[in-house]
Amino acid sequence: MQMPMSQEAGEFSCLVCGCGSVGFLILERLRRENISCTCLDNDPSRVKELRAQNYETFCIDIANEEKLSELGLFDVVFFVTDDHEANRAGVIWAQKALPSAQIIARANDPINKTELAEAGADSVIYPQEVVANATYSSLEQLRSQGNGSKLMQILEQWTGSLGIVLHTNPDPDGISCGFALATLAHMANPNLTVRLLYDGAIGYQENRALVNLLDLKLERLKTHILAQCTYIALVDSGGPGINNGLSRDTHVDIIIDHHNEKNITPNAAFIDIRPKYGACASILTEYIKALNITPNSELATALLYGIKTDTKDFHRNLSPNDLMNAAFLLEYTDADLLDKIILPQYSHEIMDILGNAIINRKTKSGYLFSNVGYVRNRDALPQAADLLLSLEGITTSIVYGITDEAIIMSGRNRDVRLNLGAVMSETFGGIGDAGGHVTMAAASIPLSIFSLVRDKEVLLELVIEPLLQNLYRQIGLLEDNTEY
Ligand SMILES: [Mn+2]
Repeated sequence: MQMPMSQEAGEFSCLVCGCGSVGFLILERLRRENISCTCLDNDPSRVKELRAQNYETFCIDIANEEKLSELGLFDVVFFVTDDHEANRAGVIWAQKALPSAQIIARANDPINKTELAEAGADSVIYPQEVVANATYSSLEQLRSQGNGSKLMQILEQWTGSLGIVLHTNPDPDGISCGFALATLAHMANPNLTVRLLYDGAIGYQENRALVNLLDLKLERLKTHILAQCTYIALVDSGGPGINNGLSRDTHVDIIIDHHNEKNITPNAAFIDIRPKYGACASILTEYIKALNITPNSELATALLYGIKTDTKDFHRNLSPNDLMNAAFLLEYTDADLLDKIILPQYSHEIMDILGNAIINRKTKSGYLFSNVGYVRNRDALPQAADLLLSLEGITTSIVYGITDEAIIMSGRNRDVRLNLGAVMSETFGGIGDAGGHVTMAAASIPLSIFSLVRDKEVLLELVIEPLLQNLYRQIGLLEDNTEY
């Protein structure tokens, strides 16, 4: 029997043991990738067939260790016969005879899987499971393909104008989805007028940077503008009146969302709600992929930024699809544009507030409190609380200030024993709006008749102390009577 030549240095080589249907498909795949390959089977007629197709094939039984050892060295060895015991024996042999090779084995049931891994296989493939997973992922892809085409068909048929309503205080996910849907609508139907509508405020400077750099025209959601829209679409929001400025009875034609809203029975021509997705931008990206559209760099950058922020830098509510969609977008993303969005210039006011928050900070037992005085831009408060939480030794930061209407407070917390949202709600719920989660919370206490007081900072000095005393009591900071 002629044995294979020893492998040249640097060349990657594989041995495939068992060339039934699975083994043969592996061989074909390896050949397509130009990977050097040797194979063996114990069936002489099968060996003949493979040789006829120019595969370097040997007629050897896996149990014949002596013959196997004569084949030389390989980087990767596959044991993929349909005989579990033969595969297991092969793995045990390869472990000893080819210590530097990677061993891949085929399992025929879940118990085989464990046994082969225990025998020393580096990777175990259970074909039935591979089929099940592939079926599921193609199902998701088909869903996007189906939905993508359906969406385009609907848009194609419309005449007039489409109002895309973003949610209240739109974030990058919502903004990028609005931009993506507007782009798709324009592609499907250039005659359809598209308007992007929002209510609330575009607060964070990153969000404003996104809108400015994309050159988006966002309009305030007003009754007379709504009346001009023939069709209404909602993105990143599950229904009319759910975190958006529409009244509950507004008829909506398109809903694309990833929130898990219960008790909604929307009646729209197009609905795609996928709570498993970390970002709505991920759903829009799948349409783009499924429709074979090459996104331009602005669209790709916006959607990637939407996925990135909604999944909190890829570690909140993240699904494998979000990662795959982000990987798809990355190829078309403009890195400079993304940098400009992520590192926007701070306004003087925000810088002043951050500065005040740093200067006025007081700390005690891991808690940090800071008075930022009078603020016009209330979004600066959570940013200041975020920043101060990064100070060493601090586990909870609470920043407060005053606007024309209310005393406002924003807290950040990483001490999981403390539920900051519950504390805020307990302390201030009776006199204002307060609440949140374990890690982030906020409170707003209306000034009512005091709103007439001119000097808001003096007013804050006067009223803040009893409020803070209550908060200290709630979190157990008053026990040693320390002054603040
Ligand atoms: Mn979202």
